[in-house]
Amino acid sequence: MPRNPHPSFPGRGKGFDSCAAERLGEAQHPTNDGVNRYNCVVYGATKMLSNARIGLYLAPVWFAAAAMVASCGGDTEPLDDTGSPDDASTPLLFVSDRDGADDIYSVDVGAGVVVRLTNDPGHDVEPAWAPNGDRIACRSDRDGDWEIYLMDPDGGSVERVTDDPARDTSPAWSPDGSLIAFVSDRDGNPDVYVVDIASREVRRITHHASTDESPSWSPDGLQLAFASERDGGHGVYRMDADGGNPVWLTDEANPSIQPAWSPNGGRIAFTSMRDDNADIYVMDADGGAVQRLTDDPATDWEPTWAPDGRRIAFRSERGGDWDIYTVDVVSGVVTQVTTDPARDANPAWAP
Ligand SMILES: [Ca+2]
Ligand SMILES: [Ca+2]
Ligand SMILES: [Ca+2]
Ligand SMILES: [Ca+2]
Repeated sequence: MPRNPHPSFPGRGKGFDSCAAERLGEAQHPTNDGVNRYNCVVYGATKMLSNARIGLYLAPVWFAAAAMVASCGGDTEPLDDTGSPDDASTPLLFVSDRDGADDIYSVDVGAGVVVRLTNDPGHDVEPAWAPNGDRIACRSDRDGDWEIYLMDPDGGSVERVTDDPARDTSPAWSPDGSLIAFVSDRDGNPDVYVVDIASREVRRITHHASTDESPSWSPDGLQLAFASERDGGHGVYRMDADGGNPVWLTDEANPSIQPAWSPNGGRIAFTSMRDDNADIYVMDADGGAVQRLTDDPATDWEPTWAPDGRRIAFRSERGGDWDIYTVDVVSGVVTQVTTDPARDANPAWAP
């Protein structure tokens, strides 16, 4: 009997691990030649619109959304209700191969303006905004193997944070901006680690023979959500920031991955295929009150919260190719953000 009785995640018959590889572009692209290439540049002359201008642009949309929510009778309260029109103008990072190898781009969700941030023959993926918005973390194989990097919001001043021959992936900022949690197989199998950005000291957080991945900090910095196969299936867990007291939050019979802790700390978004195909769900941070947010036969995954907690961006193949979409957690309205025929992936909303 196979140890894992659960169905595979989608990907044309492949299991989740190979899907993850596809997501990260490894299946299609060889690694580069290991030459240092710190030549990230801003691509194109288009500048992001100012927050104020986009706030004006979006104001009618937000009034309409507020009216729609009010007319729904209040069945579902906003999960985080601190939103304002300006929140809608914050840029969303994503990865695309529209110009060749995977690079990191920024799109304004309201105006749809796309700016290229990295331009390197290696693959730059999994962007993550620093909590104060001053830096972006990502992972790249530009130096020959997967490492965690930092860059400015315009793609400049790239610096490598990790330096280990193993695969270092999935950077996630601590709320105070001093640490980055990441996943590495440097000790034999994927585990969660934390690197101190100032000292570059690396600490191992999980110590389990199975795959531990996808760390996401609670807003108070005291806990991390993560995904693991330690109990036989793909499940979402939470643990103390030092790795103690891991708690399994999701149902064993239904694979769940990619947790993302909400901005107010009360909920965790995740991907699950409990209803036959990968969709976006949210649950209370203790695992209760599971709510399905997307319902489409295509694969929907990689949830990331808007800073106001009202929307979740995700990646979907529902339009025939991978694009970035958002779903309003109150109304369930789905909006397409990117439209390029290339593979757009790894959305990360600005703080
Ligand atoms: Ca590495
Ligand atoms: Ca492990
Ligand atoms: Ca789906
Ligand atoms: Ca696309």
